[in-house]
Amino acid sequence: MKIGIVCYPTFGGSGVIATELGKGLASLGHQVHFITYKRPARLNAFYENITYHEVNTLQYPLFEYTPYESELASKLVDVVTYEKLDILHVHYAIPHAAVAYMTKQILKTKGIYIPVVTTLHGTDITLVGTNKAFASVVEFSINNSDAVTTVSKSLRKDTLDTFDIKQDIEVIYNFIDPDRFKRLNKDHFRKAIAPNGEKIIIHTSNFRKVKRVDDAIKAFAKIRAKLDCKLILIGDGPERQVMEEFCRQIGLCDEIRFLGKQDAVEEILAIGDLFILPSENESFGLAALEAMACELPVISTNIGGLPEVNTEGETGYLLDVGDVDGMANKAISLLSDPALLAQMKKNAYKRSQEFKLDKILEKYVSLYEQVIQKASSENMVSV
Ligand code: GMT
Repeated sequence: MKIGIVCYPTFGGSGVIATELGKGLASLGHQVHFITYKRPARLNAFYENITYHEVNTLQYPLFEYTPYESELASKLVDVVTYEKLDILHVHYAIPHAAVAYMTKQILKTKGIYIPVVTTLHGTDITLVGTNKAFASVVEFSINNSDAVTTVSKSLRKDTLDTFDIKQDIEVIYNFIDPDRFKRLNKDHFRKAIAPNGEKIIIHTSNFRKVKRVDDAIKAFAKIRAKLDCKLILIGDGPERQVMEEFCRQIGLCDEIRFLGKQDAVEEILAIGDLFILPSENESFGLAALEAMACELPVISTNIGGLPEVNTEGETGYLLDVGDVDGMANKAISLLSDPALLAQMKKNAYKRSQEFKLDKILEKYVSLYEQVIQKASSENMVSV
């Protein structure tokens, strides 16, 4: 198949999933075309069967805001037409699903029918999508996609509860590439961060308010009062500076390392003992799944799709949003019990293997085939 993928090129979960999906499809021999405004962060080498098309944005004095939607739609019309794509798969509703609809209408006038699959990732429904500024466009674009998927049952429910949806929504979970996300031996790195054998707790996020990074730091301060440990924070975003200041105020700068955005997250996860994700909302929690694949148990909130990934008492613990004491207490008892910790590390790894790339790839390929088949039969009828 010839598949066009539209996504945000950043380190955020939706861009990561879109890119890894494209790489997986390309490895099966499909021709994959990424269309976005910057090379996706995880498309960091040459891959056979993958072409990247950059959407160039025009600077013009009249444009206070660059009309990216129009530029993306024009680019999509061009790529679909000349690369003869069979399907467009857009990740994150805003603005991609709406742009895909516009593209489809333009192409129809040229006698080309391009089916569109939309994958909803989370904040496009739960946070931004519900905002009046976007809601009607989000609802319309979902209802006018040829197929819609969500990354968890929880997000499917949120979508149905929030909007008037006249579409089937299929749940296709996020995934990990087990060849990449696995426990690596990085003892030298571990010694550099925790020279006295301290336990290492890790958090990864885009440092937005919804991630509640301060709760991770507050819980860490409580854990550290009971046992020797270090906290590694991976990622960057609007709250990073505030969090750095908070660490200075509580006098824990030597125990907490801010590593910023990282390409090889698996190399850092390799030295961890525990992962913490105290988010206020999380449709799936890809960061937690990646940590589990690297044998880290997870302390997370019990919100959104997290219970579909992290199993209470088996792969980690799930606590209410803001329950910093609860998170700290669970972490202390787990980190001070070597047998339990070893068992939970194994359980976390085992559970992560249920979300392996190959299983999920099959589901997307089968969905594409159904959608293309349906589109071509409907098209033949209308002709
Ligand atoms: O977490 C973010 O703010 C980034 C966002 C994105 O779209 O890039 O992540 C969402 O999509 C990920 C991939 O499907 C999910 O694993 C995250 O749980 C989800 N984030 C939220 O729902 C807050």
